[in-house]
Amino acid sequence: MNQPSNYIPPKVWAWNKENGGRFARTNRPVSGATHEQALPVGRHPLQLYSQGTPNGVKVTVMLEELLALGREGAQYDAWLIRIGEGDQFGSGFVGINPNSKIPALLDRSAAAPIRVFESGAILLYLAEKFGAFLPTAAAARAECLSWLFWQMGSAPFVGGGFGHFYAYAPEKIEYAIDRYAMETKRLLDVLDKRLAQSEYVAGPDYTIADMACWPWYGGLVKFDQYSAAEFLAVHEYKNVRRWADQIDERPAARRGRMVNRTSGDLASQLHERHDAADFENRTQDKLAQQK
Ligand SMILES: N[C@@H](CCC(=O)N[C@@H](CS)C(=O)NCC(=O)O)C(=O)O
Repeated sequence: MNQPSNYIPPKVWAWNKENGGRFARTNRPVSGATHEQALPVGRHPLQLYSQGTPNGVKVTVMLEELLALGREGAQYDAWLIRIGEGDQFGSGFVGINPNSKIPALLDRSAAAPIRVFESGAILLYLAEKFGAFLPTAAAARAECLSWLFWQMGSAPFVGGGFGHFYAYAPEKIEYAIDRYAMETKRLLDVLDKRLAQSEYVAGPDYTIADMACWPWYGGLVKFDQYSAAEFLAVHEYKNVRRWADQIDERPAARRGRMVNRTSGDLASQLHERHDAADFENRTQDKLAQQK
């Protein structure tokens, strides 16, 4: 193992604002708003405040899938919350999600607006509201919810653990990378074995469990998330790759991946979505800018 760090934790932890790392500027040990900032509101029943990270993409894929099914009540305005700039600590956002993390949804279709935070809760809320992508028979529903919550429980190990220490931490700590690479590979193996038996994560149908898993595990095996495809030897997970490719063929999944996206190829970024036509217009604008 590489040289261990000589850090000795003090008796009481203290906030060192200069600790470096990609999120050092925004991360804080206390909750709540840092500044007054009202949220914009568009014309649609659903207002989404998010960014195109894996947790954000879960929800935009679901909304696009609902619209593709013809559920017009799922029309939405997607507003960009730039988490690197601290927008998640604005008073309006904190009013919708006291945990200051994207994604957060406001459903204004009822007499009193309903707020929903946590990506899994949002998927479940939308599935129940629109009666789609969540089986109704007890066994199939239990399977779907089990995999949905499996993903929700494991995301911090993949993102906050592996992704953080491999890609973002200011120093490479072998122990941390080792621990979370092992867990990430174990999770990929769980999913790979499941997808060897089943077309989709929860069974023969495409559900919210797939929408939760795809941005994370599909991200690793297909989109080189954290530039870690080689390091994690993702070619080993052939069933995950088959499934990730299959979902990527869905136009709604592709659209969902573009919404609130701020990284990667410019043509794949749609910072805000207010209308179905935005995809077409935005792609053309971006391609024109690139020329
Ligand atoms: N369990 C939450 C996690 C959400 C989350 O971690 N969001 C990240 C982006 S993927 C975020 O907003 N980070 C901003 C911050 O930590 O300040 C969910 O699934 O909705």
